[in-house]
Amino acid sequence: MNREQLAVYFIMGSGNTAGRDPLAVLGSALRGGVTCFQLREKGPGALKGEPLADFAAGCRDLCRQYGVPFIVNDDLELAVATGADGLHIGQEDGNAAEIRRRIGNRMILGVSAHDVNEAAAARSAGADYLGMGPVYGTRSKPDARAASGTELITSAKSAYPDLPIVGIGGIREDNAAPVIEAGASGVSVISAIAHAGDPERAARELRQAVREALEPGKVSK
Ligand code: FQP
Ligand code: MG
Repeated sequence: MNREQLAVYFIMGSGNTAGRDPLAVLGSALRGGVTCFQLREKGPGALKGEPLADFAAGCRDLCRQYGVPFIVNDDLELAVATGADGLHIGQEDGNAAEIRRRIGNRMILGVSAHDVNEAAAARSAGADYLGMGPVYGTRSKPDARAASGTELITSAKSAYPDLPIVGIGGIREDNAAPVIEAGASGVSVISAIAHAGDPERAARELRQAVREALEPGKVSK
């Protein structure tokens, strides 16, 4: 993957869309210009089995229409079965090097990291990008750690400038710029798009905010 594809990384499960049709919300987000998508099916009421497989296939097909990478969270079997472009794993989701061996080198592997040591280990294991956070406070993940600000991104970026980082946790259009300025290639959001009254517009505004922060002065409004 190239780092431009991490600019606005939308994460969603069927329970994140405030009662709206999740595929409709994903379609709006894609129209608005999200550059990557992760299916994260978690929490009460999470789909399983065939309904999950069907939903994943729907997400995959929509992402393909827009040429946007389709990443599956946590579930290696689902990622492989769906023909996903990649898999995202956290520190509690198994050994990253072993998972990299199992998925091969053609699939994208994203790994969550919370400090420079975890970043180093993820890099050696063959991660294509790091998810780092929570940068700000989040309500989307009940078991999230304390917010850490942008410092962890600054330190990982200075240690491993070539390893793309996406910031996650409480990021919205109005606080995305410092995440990019700290060295992230993009921002990852759930609620900023999935809970927005107009998900397409929220995605477009986030994309614009990230673009401006990546190329200060180069973007016309
Ligand atoms: N970063 C990203 C990404 N995606 C994620 N899902 C996480 C971090 C969090 O395993 P994890 O991963 O700590 O928790 P969970 O499996 O509940 O999401 F970089 F892709 F934005
Ligand atoms: Mg996980």
